[in-house]
Amino acid sequence: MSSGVEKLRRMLEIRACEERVQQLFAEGLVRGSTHLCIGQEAVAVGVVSAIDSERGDTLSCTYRGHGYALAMGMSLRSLLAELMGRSGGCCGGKGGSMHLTDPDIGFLGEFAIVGANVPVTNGAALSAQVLGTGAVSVAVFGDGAVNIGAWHEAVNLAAVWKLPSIFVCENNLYGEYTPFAETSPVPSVADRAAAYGSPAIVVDGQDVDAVEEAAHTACERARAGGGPMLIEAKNYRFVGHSRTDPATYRPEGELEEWMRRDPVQIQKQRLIDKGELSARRFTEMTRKAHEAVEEALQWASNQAWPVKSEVREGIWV
Ligand SMILES: Cc1ncc(C[n+]2csc(CCOP(=O)(O)OP(=O)(O)O)c2C)c(N)n1
Ligand SMILES: [Mg+2]
Repeated sequence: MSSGVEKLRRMLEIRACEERVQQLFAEGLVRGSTHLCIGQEAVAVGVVSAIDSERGDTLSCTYRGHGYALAMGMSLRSLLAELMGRSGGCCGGKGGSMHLTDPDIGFLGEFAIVGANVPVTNGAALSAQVLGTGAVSVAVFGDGAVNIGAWHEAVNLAAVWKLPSIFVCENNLYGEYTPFAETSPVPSVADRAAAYGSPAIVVDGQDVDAVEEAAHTACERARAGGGPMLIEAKNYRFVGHSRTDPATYRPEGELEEWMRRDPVQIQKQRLIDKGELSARRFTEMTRKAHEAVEEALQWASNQAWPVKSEVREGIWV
C-alpha cells in the first residue's frame, strides 16, 4: 500500500503532465489526438497502488491512459518522448498518445478501440492462472465500453473460468459526447456484473483511498482463486473528450459541481486534517511536479526522430 503523501505526489505528477500535454497539443508539438484524464487521477493512482507489477500484475486501459502509464511507473521522459513522436519514447515514437505500452512494468498498454483491452486482460489473467503465479490483471475501461460485445464475452469468460481479472469501469457519465443514461437502461454499470455472477463495488472515483481499498478487495479475491470482480468508479473529466472538444453538451454547472470534489484537493485536505501534510509542503510538491515535467520535456525535445529504415520494426510480434 502506498502512503497517502505518495499517492498525492503521483496525482500531482499526472495532473502537471496532463496540463503540459494540453499546451503541447495547442502548440503543435504533439500530433494526432489526445485524451486527457484531468480530474480522474484518483482512479489510476488508487487502482495501481493495489497492484504490484514486480509480482507479475498487469494492467491495460483505454486511450485515456497517460495517468495509468505514469502510475504504473513509466517515466515522464519516456511518456513525453512518445507523445512527441521521438525515438526515446516507450514505443520508439511510433505509438503516440493512444498507444503507450511497456510490458516491462506490467503495462499491457492503451487501447484505442473501445472495449478491446478487456479480452486481452483475460489473456494475461489466464496466463497467471495456468502458471500459478498469483498475479492479477486489471482492465480499465469507460462507461462506453459496457455496450460492446467483447466486454460481455470477456466478463462472462472470466467469471466462468474464475480468472484473476479485475474490471475497472471509469464511469464519467459520458461516452464521448453521449450521456451514459442515453445508452444504458440500467443506471449503474455495477448492476451488469450480477448477470455474470460476479460481485461489484461502486466507489467514489474522486477519492484515491476509496479506490485503492476497492481494488485491494478485488485483488484479494482474484489472487485466492475467487474469480473476477467489477469496480465502478464514479468520476468526471474536467476537460473535453479529446483535445478538440469544448464539452458544450454538458449541462451548466455540472463541471463546477464536480470540480468542487477535485481528487487532488480531497487527498490534500485529508492529509492536512491527519497532520501528515502542510499547505507549504503541498505547494512544494506541486512545484516539484511541474519541474519534473519540464525536465522530462527538455529531454524528450532533444531526442531523435525515429529513422525511416525502422518503420516496420516493432509492429508485429
Ligand atoms: C469500438 C469503437 N467504437 C467507437 C469508437 C469511437 N470512440 C472513441 S472514444 C469513444 C467513447 C468512449 O467512451 P467511454 O468508454 O465512456 O470512455 P471515456 O472517453 O469517457 O473515458 C468512442 C465512441 C472507438 N474508438 N471504438
Ligand atoms: Mg465515459
